[in-house]
Amino acid sequence: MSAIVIVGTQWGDEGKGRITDYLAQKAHMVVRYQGGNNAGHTVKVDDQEYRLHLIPSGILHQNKICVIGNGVVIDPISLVEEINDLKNRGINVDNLKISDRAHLIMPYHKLLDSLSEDRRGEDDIGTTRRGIGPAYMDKAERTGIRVIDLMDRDIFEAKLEANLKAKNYLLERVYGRDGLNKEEILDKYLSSIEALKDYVTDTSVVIYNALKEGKNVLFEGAQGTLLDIDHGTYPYVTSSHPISGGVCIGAGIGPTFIDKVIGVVKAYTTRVGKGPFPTELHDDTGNYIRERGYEYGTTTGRPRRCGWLDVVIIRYAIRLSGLTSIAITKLDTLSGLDVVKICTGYKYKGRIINDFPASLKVLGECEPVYEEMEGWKEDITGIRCYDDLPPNAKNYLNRITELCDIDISFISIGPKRSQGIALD
Ligand code: 2SA
Ligand code: MG
Repeated sequence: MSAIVIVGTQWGDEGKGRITDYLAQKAHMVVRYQGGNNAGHTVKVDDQEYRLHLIPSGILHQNKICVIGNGVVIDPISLVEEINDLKNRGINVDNLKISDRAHLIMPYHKLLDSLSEDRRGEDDIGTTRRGIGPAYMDKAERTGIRVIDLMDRDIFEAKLEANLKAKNYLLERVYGRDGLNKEEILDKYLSSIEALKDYVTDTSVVIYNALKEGKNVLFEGAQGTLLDIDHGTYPYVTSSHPISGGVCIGAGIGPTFIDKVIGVVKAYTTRVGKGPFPTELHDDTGNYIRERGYEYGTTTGRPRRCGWLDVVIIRYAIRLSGLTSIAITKLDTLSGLDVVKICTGYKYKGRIINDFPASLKVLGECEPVYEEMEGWKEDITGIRCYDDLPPNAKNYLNRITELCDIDISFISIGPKRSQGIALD
């Protein structure tokens, strides 16, 4: 197995946590490399449901090293809460490692995320308001505060003070709000040190050593390809790099270490937040998929927009992340439909586009070209082997393979650990 990357191929919520949880069984280590607690990974183990935001899904297996890499932005208060929640439910978190180079999400990041979303009004991005964008802004602007700074009270206080000068100016002068109080933040953040300090380390070294020893390492992407800040539907994107290239920077390992990249493909498409979505369904079928698939945000509870599978997007993900196979999730959600459709290309001003366009205006005017296939009525959630799937479900999967020219390595047909079919 060695180093495997798991990425979302669509707009996030493809069920990456589910695939990570499955592959984690054979892994020694599971690593998060980007994003923050804007992610929401739901994993069901026996009858327990876990919603993870920052901690890698591997934590639900015993004795897996779980790494929060340098590319992740960390809200220490919410991380401590997540750790405590897991501990209270009997999950051992001793194997957690937090990068000393990861940047912190500060209270002003969250506030500015919300204020700027409100200011944009109708033109908001639809962020999770967790402070993700403003934290990455400070990182790029070189004013960010890192985990390592939190380990030294004097350094943390000095950096906080310098930041508050600028942020309070913005809050007071631009937004007409009260500035934030240094002592309050200091108290809260310094008290999180006690809970976190034992986990903090140079995680690049930890990962490198594991790879050198031939251990299996899994890199768990959050969000998805179309939320990538460079390659996604900008500006309706997150502020990090969910594609496989993000691993090298966000975990601190070179590309030659990576052996496989698995793209997680939900059997249909969803997105939360704003922005064009060519195959979106505004009808009963869209509602049917939302209710059957329980398509509501794990982090914010927002209803997700739902639509047909779009292979223009999947082929884009194959190219950007160098996918070696795909994993299809939530195939069971589509059961009961008379027809299922796959978008194979876009029609734009009378011509066919096969490559995902950069312009949102163009994307908004693209008309999906569909292939229609007969659906299947059977409940497939109890099926454990590929051959037992209804013929129409197999046709659907085969057509995806043909259209994308890639193998399917895993199919999920329900949220439980047992509801998966491995194909390799
Ligand atoms: P942000 O908060 O700055 O990252 O938001 C920017 C855009 O990225 C989208 N985004 C997401 N889309 C899908 N799932 C995400 N995680 C949660 C989940 C979402 C939730 O797993 O369910 O609970 O609502 C996620 N995180 C960010 C976001 O919608 C914006 O379009
Ligand atoms: Mg999610």
